[in-house]
Amino acid sequence: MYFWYNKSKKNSLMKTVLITGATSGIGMATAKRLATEGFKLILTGRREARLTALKESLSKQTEVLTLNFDVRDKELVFKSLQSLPEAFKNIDVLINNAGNAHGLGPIDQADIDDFESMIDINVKGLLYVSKAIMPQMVARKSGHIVNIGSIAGKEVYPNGNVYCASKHAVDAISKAMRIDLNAHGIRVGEINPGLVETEFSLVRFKGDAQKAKSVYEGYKALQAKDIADLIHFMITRPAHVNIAEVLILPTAQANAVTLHKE
Ligand code: NDP
Ligand code: 8X3
Repeated sequence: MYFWYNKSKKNSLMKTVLITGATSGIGMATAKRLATEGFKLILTGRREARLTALKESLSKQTEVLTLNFDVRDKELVFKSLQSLPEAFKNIDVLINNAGNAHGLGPIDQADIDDFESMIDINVKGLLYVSKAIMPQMVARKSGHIVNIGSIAGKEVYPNGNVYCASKHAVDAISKAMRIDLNAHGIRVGEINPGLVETEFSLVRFKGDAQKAKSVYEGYKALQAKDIADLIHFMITRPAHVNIAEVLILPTAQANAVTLHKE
């Protein structure tokens, strides 16, 4: 069964890819894209029902393991990633995608719980997952880490404050990983998208569907699949090629504050 799935998949070479935040948006689109290529997948997120449904659907194409944890739960992150079944133990590619913005407002008025969520999820969560996986990559002297940053990690825009800070941290961490893991032959890349139409705005605006929808009106935003295609491209380059950083924007967007809406 295992071999049958992948017989014709030249690119994947049976690599195992772990994607955090696979229950929605970019993570889910990436899981679907990589499944069609026969990559073995470890998919994580908090919404267990979504993980189960995704596993059921993608298992027709490849082998899938789901792990249900909050990236903020340091102990559970380590426990989950250090007790992987034999067939999924060696992680070749880590996609650090889980994250969100919580709120959009002036820094003096914003909710302190939102500050903490963004730092705890986007920064500390990414570090916990990476720390649990990097040692095995170092031991094998191979591996590839792709961090999902943001244009918000390159520019600071009004009311973006702590989300921007968390993504600037992802930018710094990505650069630091590339330096510190360089001697071990590990590739580290970072994708910094502009506006992508996902559940991101629904989370940012705390379930206000109308407000979330309006973010993507009047122009064609990037779709989660566009980022999934880029991730697929990055992780299928020859071993000597590391795409270090990509800023990817909808055509209608020029920078963090310039968006052409019809
Ligand atoms: P979505 O809201 O659609 O997806 C976010 C994913 O992250 C979900 O699968 C969610 O899973 C997971 N996640 C969030 N919090 C946690 C947590 N505490 N523990 C575990 N998993 C968590 O948004 P996107 O797909 O757009 O976002 C993916 C990444 O892309 C994020 O890092 C975001 O910052 C970044 N990004 C998004 C852009 C956009 O415009 N959409 C642009 C630039 C970057 P669950 O809730 O099940 O735990
Ligand atoms: C998500 C894109 O512009 O809302 O990181 O910060 S933006």
